[in-house]
Amino acid sequence: IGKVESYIHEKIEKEKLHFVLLDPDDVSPELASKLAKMSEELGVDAIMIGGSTGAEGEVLDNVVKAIKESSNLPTILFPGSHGGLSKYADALFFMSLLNSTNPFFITGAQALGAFRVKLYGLEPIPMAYLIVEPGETVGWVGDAKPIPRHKPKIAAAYALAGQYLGMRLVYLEAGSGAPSHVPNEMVKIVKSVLDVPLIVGGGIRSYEDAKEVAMAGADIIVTGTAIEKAGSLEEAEKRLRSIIKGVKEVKP
Ligand code: 1GP
Repeated sequence: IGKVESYIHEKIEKEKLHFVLLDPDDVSPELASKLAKMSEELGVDAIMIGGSTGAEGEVLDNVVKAIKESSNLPTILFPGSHGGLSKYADALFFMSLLNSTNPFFITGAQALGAFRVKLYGLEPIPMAYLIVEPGETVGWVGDAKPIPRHKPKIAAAYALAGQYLGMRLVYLEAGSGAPSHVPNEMVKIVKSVLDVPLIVGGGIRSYEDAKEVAMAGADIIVTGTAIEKAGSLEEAEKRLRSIIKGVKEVKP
């Protein structure tokens, strides 16, 4: 187990975690730098970097570099495919979209990226990635068969399969910008079968959202859009403060 994963494990014993996702396709290096600095000051636990469309190459590298220069938070890549790798990050979620209908997103992109992960010295953290309705862009791009919102047992079965396949994290994803987050009932049932940490993201944008998802059993709450599209730094700070409050008020 590498440095970033150990950091997550140690922290998770004591508190619920909040990760901010920055998509280089939506934020400039300048904005990413400011948001990362603010995130660290306000108590965010790590920065995830990635996206389904265009978070690659120089665009990705420049955002990762800007984040590294302005904060000491761990940087974790959240790649849409083998294109989403940057040598400037600390770690990556080595994720498999288990409910994709396309083997490219289950094992293909992973094979194409594997040598570069090794060459760059990135810390891979194996993760089962599950798309829940509506799934938004990542559901469409990833050829997912999204898990119906009222079928928590399907989500639990996939999550447990992920754990038994050796994945050390499970991520329930409603899709970036989803009108509502993964249902609390689904989070609860998935958490009840798992021994590995559970990450939940997509459509979480307020104190209430963050708090109820944490209470339902998420160990790590991810927010992207709420911060990226706040419109101003003042508004981003306001939103970030309330989301962090919601996450941290819930004890493990
Ligand atoms: C998307 O789960 C993340 O991959 C975050 O979603 O942008 O809706 O916060 P939002």
